[in-house]
Amino acid sequence: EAIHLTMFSFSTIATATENFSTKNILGEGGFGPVYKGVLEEGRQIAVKRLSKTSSQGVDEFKNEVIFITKLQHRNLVKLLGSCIRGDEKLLIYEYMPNKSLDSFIFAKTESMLLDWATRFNIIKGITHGLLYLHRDSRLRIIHRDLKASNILVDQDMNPKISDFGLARSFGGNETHANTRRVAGTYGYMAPEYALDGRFSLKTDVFSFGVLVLEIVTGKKNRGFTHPEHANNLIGHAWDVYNEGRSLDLIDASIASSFNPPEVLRSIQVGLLCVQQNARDR
Ligand code: ACK
Repeated sequence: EAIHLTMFSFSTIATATENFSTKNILGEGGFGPVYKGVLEEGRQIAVKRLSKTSSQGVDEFKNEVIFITKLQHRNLVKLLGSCIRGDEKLLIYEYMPNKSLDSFIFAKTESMLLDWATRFNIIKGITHGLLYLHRDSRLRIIHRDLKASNILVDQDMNPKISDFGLARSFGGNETHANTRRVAGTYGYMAPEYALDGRFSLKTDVFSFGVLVLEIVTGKKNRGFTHPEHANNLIGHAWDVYNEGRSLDLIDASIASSFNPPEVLRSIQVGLLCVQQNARDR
């Protein structure tokens, strides 16, 4: 099925966002602000606007366009079209009413907390999206900035991976690459990438492990959990990713066995173990 993109006129988007009114700002994305808008026919959209001042933003913007226009999957956020006029560069996406996973995982109120069935489904959805990026032979795309704030949630609580500003594809037999510009988000970064700029598809799997850990524990990945738990969970995350096995790990009994705030080292050790797991299997 062909991907159909619309070229929007600037005035259409300006109208939809009430002239980029500050009250319509959803948040700050990788290369600029994101606005909520409503098209004339009533369709809700999210508009990413490139900040004119950022040269890194221009690269990320181009990268986003290159990748996202090739992608079509229910667990990847959908680009509807674009608008380029002079300095103005806009990308128009389907609107995700539940915004990012961040607000659910690190919920401040009880009522926002996700039940286990929903967490299970979210992990499954992210896995499918990631597998599509990694395994589709025409794609072999590494995302490189997988994290809770880049997972958007639709009205049915289905997760969609967003933000391809740092994505990179592997051609032919290429399995690894090196970069001098390590971009991404600390805390989600695989050690060999953070330290040496070396990355592969497994760099994403590491971030995926951290993400699973966060979804399961409801805690940001700093200074928490016993290393054995971290190791177990991320080991499981690898299974989930790889084979669709061990999905029953998301079980209240596991969650309740958690022994909260330990030391920062614990999680680091846990994550190093994951990396090891990923390499060994
Ligand atoms: O966590 P959020 O509310 O969800 O804050 C971020 C912010 O914009 C910067 O990325 C939100 N956002 C991004 N894309 C969309 C979208 N397609 N629909 C709804 N919100 C979005 C994101």
